[in-house]
Amino acid sequence: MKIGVADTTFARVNMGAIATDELRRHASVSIERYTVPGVKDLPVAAKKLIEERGCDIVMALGMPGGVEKDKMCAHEASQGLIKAQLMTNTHIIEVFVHEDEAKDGAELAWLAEQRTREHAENAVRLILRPDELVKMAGTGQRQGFEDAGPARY
Ligand code: RDL
Ligand code: RDL
Repeated sequence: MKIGVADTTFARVNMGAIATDELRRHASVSIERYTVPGVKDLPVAAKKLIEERGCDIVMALGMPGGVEKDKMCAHEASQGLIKAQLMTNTHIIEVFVHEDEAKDGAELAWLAEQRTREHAENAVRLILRPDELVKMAGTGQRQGFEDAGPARY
């Protein structure tokens, strides 16, 4: 199995290095790294990782900034990532950490690391252990901040 790790230089955290570290903890897979300037460059990077470098799944890691223009960019990038998944019939796990989700740089660094690590586990599960995801269905998982947990009455 081969996992693609696409990330950006715009991000204020080296999310690609964190993803690579976490993937290696969970599976012996080969990893293809592809770094681009920003989130809008991720869709083609992901598609190339799948079609030209033979990846079975890709993690698309990015950090949208806090202003309106950045949110628009993130939305456009997201649409591109969905389109790339449909064009290739392959999962691309979008790991976006919005700068304004965190109250300061320290929390942003923590959140980016935690969300990246948790989605790296999800990527491994999707291609190697999908039964684990079935067991987790409906449990209110979140990546980074605390899980929401199941709703009960
Ligand atoms: O193709 C070159 C750039 O257009 C592309 O890298 C963009 O994704 C860069 N970019 C913006 O232009 C912007 O206004 C980014 C953001 N905001 C952003 O918030 N996060 C990014 N890129 O990763
Ligand atoms: O319920 C609180 C958060 O989950 C919510 O604010 C999410 O929208 C935050 N979020 C993102 O904005 C995003 O782009 C999350 C992810 N990605 C994600 O992958 N996992 C999350 N939240 O738990």
